[in-house]
This record gives sequence, C-alpha cells and structure tokens, in this order.
Amino acid sequence: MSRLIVVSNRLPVTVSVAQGKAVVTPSMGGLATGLKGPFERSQGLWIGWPGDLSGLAEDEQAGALRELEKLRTVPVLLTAEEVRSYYEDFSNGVLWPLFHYLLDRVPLDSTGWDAYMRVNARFADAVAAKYEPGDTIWVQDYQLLLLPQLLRERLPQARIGFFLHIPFPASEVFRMLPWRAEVLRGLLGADLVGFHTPSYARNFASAVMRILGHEPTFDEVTVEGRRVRFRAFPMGIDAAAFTGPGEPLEDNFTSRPGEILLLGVDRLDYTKGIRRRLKAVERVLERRPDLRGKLRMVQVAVPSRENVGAYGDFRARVEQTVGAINGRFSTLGNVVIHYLYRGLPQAQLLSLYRAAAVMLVTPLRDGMNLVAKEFTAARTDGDGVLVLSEFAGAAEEMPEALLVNPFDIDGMADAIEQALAMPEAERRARMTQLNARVTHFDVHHWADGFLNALGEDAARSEPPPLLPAQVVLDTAREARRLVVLLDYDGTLVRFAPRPELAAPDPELIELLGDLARRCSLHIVSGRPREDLERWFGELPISLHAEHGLFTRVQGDWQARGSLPEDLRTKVRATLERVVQCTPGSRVEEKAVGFAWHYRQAEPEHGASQARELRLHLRELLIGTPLEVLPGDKVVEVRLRGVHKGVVLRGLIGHGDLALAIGDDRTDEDLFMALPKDAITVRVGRSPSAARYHLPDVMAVRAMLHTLADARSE
Ligand code: ADQ
Repeated sequence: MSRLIVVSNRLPVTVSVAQGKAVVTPSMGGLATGLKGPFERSQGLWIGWPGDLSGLAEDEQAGALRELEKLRTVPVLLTAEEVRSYYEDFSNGVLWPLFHYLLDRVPLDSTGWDAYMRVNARFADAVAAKYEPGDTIWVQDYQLLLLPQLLRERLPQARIGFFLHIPFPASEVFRMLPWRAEVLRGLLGADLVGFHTPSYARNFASAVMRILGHEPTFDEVTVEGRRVRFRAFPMGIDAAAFTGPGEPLEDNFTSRPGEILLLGVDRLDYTKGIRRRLKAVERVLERRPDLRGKLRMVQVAVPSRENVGAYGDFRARVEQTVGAINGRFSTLGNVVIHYLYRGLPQAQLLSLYRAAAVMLVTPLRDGMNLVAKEFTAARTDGDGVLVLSEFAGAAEEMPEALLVNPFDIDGMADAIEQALAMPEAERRARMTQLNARVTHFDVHHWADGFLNALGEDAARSEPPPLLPAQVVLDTAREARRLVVLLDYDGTLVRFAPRPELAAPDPELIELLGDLARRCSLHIVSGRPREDLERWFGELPISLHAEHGLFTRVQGDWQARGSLPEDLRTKVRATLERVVQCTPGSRVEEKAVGFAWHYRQAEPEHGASQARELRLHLRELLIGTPLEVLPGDKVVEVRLRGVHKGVVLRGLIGHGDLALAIGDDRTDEDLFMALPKDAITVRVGRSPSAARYHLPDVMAVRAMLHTLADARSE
C-alpha cells in the first residue's frame, strides 16, 4: 500500500504545557477520523502548522517537536506575521468570503497574496523533503490552493490529490478574484481534485474552461498533456461515534414537558446564517402567540477566527439580535434564546441533538455542513426534524430534510411551523431515510472513495517513459536508412491562437533542412496542402497533408480519395449555421473535408456547441464516406479510413529504422501502424501507444538537433 502524506494548514494536534513539559494531544476532528484507517495502515505522515509554539520556552519547544514526530506529524512552523497575512488576511479574509459568495465581506484592499504564495511554497518544500517515490500526497483545503502545482514542479511523477472543503463558486463569481488564473493553475497540478458536490465540480470545470481555455470532457481535463480528473466526493461523518450515550448537559438542562426545543450549532461564522435564523424564530413567535412560553431555542456558537476583522463585528451583531429577541419575548420564567458562546464536548452535543425537536441548519452558503449529518446520526430514536438550507452542500444529499432558502425569513418561519406541525409518522419516515444515508456514506466511505479514485487515476494515466538521450544516439548511429516522421502543430511549434499564426521560424527551417540531408524526412500534418507547400515547399522533404489524404513525395501532390459535391454542400451549410450562432468560431474548408475551429469563441459556449455539432454530424454522415473527429478546439470532418497511418504504405523498407513524433490522438494512428522496432514519441504526458514521451516542443527540437549532429559524425 502506498504511503499516505496528508497536508493541511493545521495539524490535527493541540500543543499545551503541563508542569513545564510540552504535551501534544491528537485532536480528532472529522478529517483526522476519516483518514485514520489509511493513515495508520500505510504508516503515513501528516504535514501542517502545529499552531503557535512561540509561547513555549526553548526546551519545551524541542519537547513538542519530539512529541510531534512520535505522532508522525511534520510541523511547518509559521511566524506570527505569516499567520496574519497568509491565513487571516488572505485565506480567511479574501478566499473564504469570495468562495461563499459574500462579496461585501471581501476587503476593499485585499492583502496577503504574496504571503499566501510564499507559505504555499514553504509547504511544498516541506512535503518534497519528506516525499519518497510511490507515496500518495493528499492536500486539503483552501489555504493550500497553490500547493498541487508547486508540488508537481518539484515532484513531476508524484500522485497528488486535492480536496476542497468549501464551495467552489460559479465561475462568474470566481473570476472576480484577481489571482484566478494562478489559483486554477495551482489546483491543476493535482491528478485528482475533489469537491463536496457535483455542482462545485461543474463550477470548477466552467472556470477552467473560461479562464484558462482548457476544455474538460466529463470529469477530466488535459493540461499540457497531463490528465487531471475532478469529481464530487461528498464528505460524511464518523456516524458510529454519534450513536453512543450522551453526557448530561450543564445544570441538567432538558426540554420541559409540553415545551418545544429548537437547536442551532455552529462555528460563529457569518456564512452560517445565524442572524437570519434567529429572525425566523422571532417571526414564528410574532405570528403564533400560542407558542410563546413553549418555544425555546438553544444556539451554541463556538468562537472562531477572532483575529479576522469581519468576525469581531459579526459576533456583536449576533449578540444584539439574541438580546433583542429575548428582550421582546422572554418572560421571567422562560428565556427564548439560550445563547452559548463556546464549543461543547461531543458527548454534550449528542445530548442536545437528541433533546431537540427541530434542528435549524441554515447557512447562507456552506461547503457541506457536517452538523446536519451529526444531528441525523444522533437520532437513533428515529424522530426529530431537520430544517436545512438549500445552500449547504449537504442539501444535495438530504432531500428528506425541510429545505429552506435562508435569505427568505418568512419562508424559514413557514418551515419551522411545518416542522412543529409534522405528524410523527412523517417525521419518522423522513428521519429513517436520512439516517440510513448518513450512516452508510460516512467519513470512511469518503476517504476510501477519494483515495481509491486517486489510485486508479494514477494507474490509468501513466505516460510512456521519457525518451532517453542514448536511444536517440544509438538510433542515429545504427540506422542504415532512417525515416523520420514529424507532426507539425504542437510538436515542432507551439499552438497559436489562429492556425495561420503558427508559421515556422527560421531556426526550425534550418533544423529541418539540416535533418533532411541526413535522413528521409516527412511532415505528417492535419494542415491543408497549401500551408505545407508554402512553408516547406523548398526543402527536400516529403509532405503529408490533411492527415494523410494528400502526399507530396517528389513534386506533385497525390490524393487518396475525394469528396462528393452534394455532401460537401450539406456539411458546409451545417457548419455555417454553427458559425452564425458561435461568435469567434470559423470554418476551414479543405480539399476533402472541413474543420470547424472554436479556439477564439467563448470557451464554454464553444465547447458545448462542439458537443452538439459532433452528435449532429455523426448522424448526418451515417452511410457516407465521411467521419467526424474531435481535436484540440476543433471538430474535423474527414474521409473515413484515411488517417496518418496510411502514409506509411511502401515507405519503410527492410532494414530501415523509423522515428515518429506527434502530440495528439491523430498521431496515435501513425504510432500504431509503425513496426514494433520504430522509435515512437508522444509530446506531453498523456497515455499513448508511443514507446516514449518528450515533455514539449523545446525538448523535441533539442532532440532533433542531437539526432542531426549524431548522424553527421
Ligand atoms: P465548518 O465550517 O467548520 O467546516 P461544519 O461542516 O458544520 O462546518 O463542521 C463543524 C464541526 O464543528 C462539526 O463537527 C461540529 O460538530 C463542530 N461544531 C460546530 N459548532 C460547534 C459547537 N458550538 N460546539 C462544538 N462543536 C461544534 C468546513 C466547511 C464545511 C464542511 C467541513 C468539512 O465550511 O462546509 O462541511 O469543512 O469539509
């Protein structure tokens, strides 16, 4: 089993001092519980910030570090200044509100980006120092969005997963972030990016497409030849831990006979919708005098992020709201809102969950919300009603809850009244289904699901090995006759925004001329004859245009087929219609085929038009000699059975050696048609039928220089 390295902003430990000695206690949050199994079985490591150790004397600090090591945790020590700028100002001050759609909480002058980059790089160094080949790295959450790419640069072969615990917002909101491209590139360093819900995964795909122009298919996207998958893995809780006995509450608090208890349990965070929830309770009391004196609510709010500006303010406003409602509706014998500004031990939370008739979980936005699941798991009695915000990730999995819009106070008040009036049979029916799902899809299911998918992914997307220089030298020296077949775009030159801009530079022309003197050289491209003729017509090389449809070996072009005129008209009309409703796209008409290019179109619209077009053309072309082929920001229509592999007929004689290089799936046809001993090379890190890979255009050119030099020795 692969060793698991977990990386999170905070280590799952608490460091304290007892009698002058540092004591490190594991703190079992949801994440640590979920990962315990894989972590222990693989003898894993956990890398993160242990909290502020600056208050400890030198020997206490040394003791703490020793204790941390025993728990197989690796501390990344942060200065007070780093914590302030990277964690408080940027992670919690900027990313948190923006990802939760609360744009008015994003400070006018957002600071901390430089520190955010710097601290992410510190984490990357810490992980790289511990990494051993074969390890699996799993990065957690929004404080470390840049880490996957920083790790990819340091450890190109590593298996890297990332999980985002907060929402990924709609791309319309995400793109307000000044550092949106950097953040996306950071995430795309991973092999697998996990989210709580399919909507977040879709938002991510849309942002990647619109901001970076990479076009995802279903749940994956190829970035510089490397596949990155993204999927929903809804996080669960340690459901079993919520089925045991609870602990008595302070002052033996219980609900009194005839009384109805409402409950709210949150971190004191402005995303949790606490004030609007309190307002909704107030609205119920306004409407229903009969409930006054019977309805009580317990709101537990655990202190959180007190050093971040927006939070101090928020606390005061919550407390003001509590005070106002109590002032209005409490009596000497009955306080309406019991407000506890502290965390409660889990066993006491359990008792509260069980005492409540109605649980109110009404965040304005929440990645998942585990409180909703904890309440459900705790209700082993099968009773109780959950009122849940439709803006919590949990709502996508918990349709039996009463779903509410937390911005609609009257609607929430209606839901509370509906909960209070719900017949017992209906309560039980809903709770039984919720409970079964929460129990089955628990946190272990989540962790195993993610890690399995990450493992599978690595196995599927392994590229062929890097082409060793020695193989190039041996080939150059040993081949009697060497046949070299080169793709053009993406292999010899980088992609340009428009095809006509990707003309060869003088250095490339010189390199090809040099090579042509030392071997039999072929350009095998999807381009029309005219382009190849214009660029390479003067060189003593063979040209193959439109994926092998035309070949010019000496002098004249030969065609391998033709396109009936009526079919040409039909396809042209279809493509022109698509151009009309896809601004920025254009049709390229070839001698025997078409290409519809949409690199300049709005990326998301372009991609969806391309999907529709492919389906439509596939039907249109049934029974014709044409077929449809997807490409990089292009949909091609070409003659069936004509592909790059056909250029090989009669080309390679006995004793000849072939070398072929290409960067996309049309080149795979060529690789597969070549004899086994051919040197086949795919550009980029995609899985391939080729024997080797080279990372990019620069590497291809360098290799061709080596080849030419070695041939001339
Ligand atoms: P949080 O925003 O912290 O988590 P949540 O999912 O509700 O939100 O988890 C809170 C945890 O803290 C729960 O285990 C709960 O029991 C505990 N807790 C909350 N209030 C408490 C209190 N007053 N006393 C004691 N314990 C309390 C982030 C995201 C979520 C996402 C999780 C996990 O914001 O959307 O579900 O990560 O990915």
